[in-house]
Amino acid sequence: MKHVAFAAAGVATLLSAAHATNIISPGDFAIAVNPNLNASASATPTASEVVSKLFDGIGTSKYLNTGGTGTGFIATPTSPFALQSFTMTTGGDAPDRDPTRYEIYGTNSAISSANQSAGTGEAWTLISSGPISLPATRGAVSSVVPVANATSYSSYKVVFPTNAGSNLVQVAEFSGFANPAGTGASAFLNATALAIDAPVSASRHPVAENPAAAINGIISTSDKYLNFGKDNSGLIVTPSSGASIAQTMTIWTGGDNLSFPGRSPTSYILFGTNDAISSYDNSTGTAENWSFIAGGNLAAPSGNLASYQAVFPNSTAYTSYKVLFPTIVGGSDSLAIAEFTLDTVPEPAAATLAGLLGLGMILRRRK
Ligand SMILES: [Ca+2]
Ligand SMILES: [Ca+2]
Repeated sequence: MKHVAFAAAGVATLLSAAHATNIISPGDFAIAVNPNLNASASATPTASEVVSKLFDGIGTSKYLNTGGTGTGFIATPTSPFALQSFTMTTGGDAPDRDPTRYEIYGTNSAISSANQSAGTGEAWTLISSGPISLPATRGAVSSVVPVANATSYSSYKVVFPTNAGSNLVQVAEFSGFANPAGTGASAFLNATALAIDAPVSASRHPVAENPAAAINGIISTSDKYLNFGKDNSGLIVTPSSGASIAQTMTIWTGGDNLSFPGRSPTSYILFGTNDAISSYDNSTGTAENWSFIAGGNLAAPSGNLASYQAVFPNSTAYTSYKVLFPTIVGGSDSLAIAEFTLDTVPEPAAATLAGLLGLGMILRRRK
């Protein structure tokens, strides 16, 4: 597959192909990131699928929010309690609207946030967060999620930072319990509730067009990584080959770049870290300590599956890399690339071509 790509890239790249070593392997850990926060933060429940449907005790009535990821709720139960576990009941359709992560906060302040606001009118304490895998079955109650918490709060805020791919988020019932086993009646039954849309990362990608597609070695019109977060979208990759010194980055434009030319990156910033990665897919990618390696403008080619490179000095080995693309060509709905590699050897423009010129001079001298 690389041969196809390098042929499209022209002579300069072809010269270097034999020397370059991609430190990334297909299937390596890769997540989509964007440090930008979602711009609108406007929670919009549908007219009948309002937030109170989460707490009516009816598994067939749901809360549906067209604000998508980042939406959630603030619930004030009839009595304060120490939340120690929760369950969620899936909506009656559309599994791609199911949350795939949660954040739970508590407060004992009076609630001053407005309905459908960002829910930041109070001082909140993060109690628990993490991934959640809801049942594929519709209208089904999830397994009990324990929460390590001994503090009683008068209100709770729950945010769903990611979902299964839809631009909508829905949950039929959210039940909270003052015991870790999820037994008894939900303490949230008939809670007073507000719909909210908290600021979360702008990163969002179609299920199939995920960052794994950018490092799978496949350069084809039917395979790309696309991020609706547009500018500043990028990815974090942890090469399974271990710590490595990246000195060249190569990008291939998407297979429909001629139809969507605005999707190609026109600048980059590359960071490295030796921290374990705790950022998650479609997050801000800021949970680790990152060292700046290189950055600059990129001349994006206009064709489909066309490659372009950045060569930069770097002598430090890192176990993970983060690349952000601060700008894209513009005018499109998303950032898209077909493939992305990081190579260990400086590329060719400087090193190889200078070497060839030097060789030419030596040959001339010998004549
Ligand atoms: Ca309900
Ligand atoms: Ca690919």
